[in-house]
Amino acid sequence: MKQLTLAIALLASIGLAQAASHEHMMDNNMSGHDMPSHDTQDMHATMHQGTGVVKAMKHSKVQIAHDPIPSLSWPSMTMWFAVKDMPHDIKAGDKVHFEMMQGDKKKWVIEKIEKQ
Ligand SMILES: [Cu+2]
Repeated sequence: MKQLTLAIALLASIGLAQAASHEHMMDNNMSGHDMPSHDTQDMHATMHQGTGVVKAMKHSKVQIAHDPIPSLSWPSMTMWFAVKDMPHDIKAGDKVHFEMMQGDKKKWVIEKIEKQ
């Protein structure tokens, strides 16, 4: 029963998130994904997978036009991420696969990124 409730909540939030996707666009702010606070604890420790296209890079940050991320109910959007270890072969225009988790101050940090 709990599973079913979760599934319904997830579907509902995907619909809402997609409706709001353009309000969600951001350039430099990496904390744009405001999650309900009761979810935050779980997500701190959880790794999430994503794919997308690199738009820009600056120091240890990367801007990715990412595809929807179902595990977070995120729609596709363009946003900046901090990157722990930036591989040297990644450049703007690359299709990438990445794994991220939420670090200090709710910032999303890419732990692993590789060309697809
Ligand atoms: Cu995003």
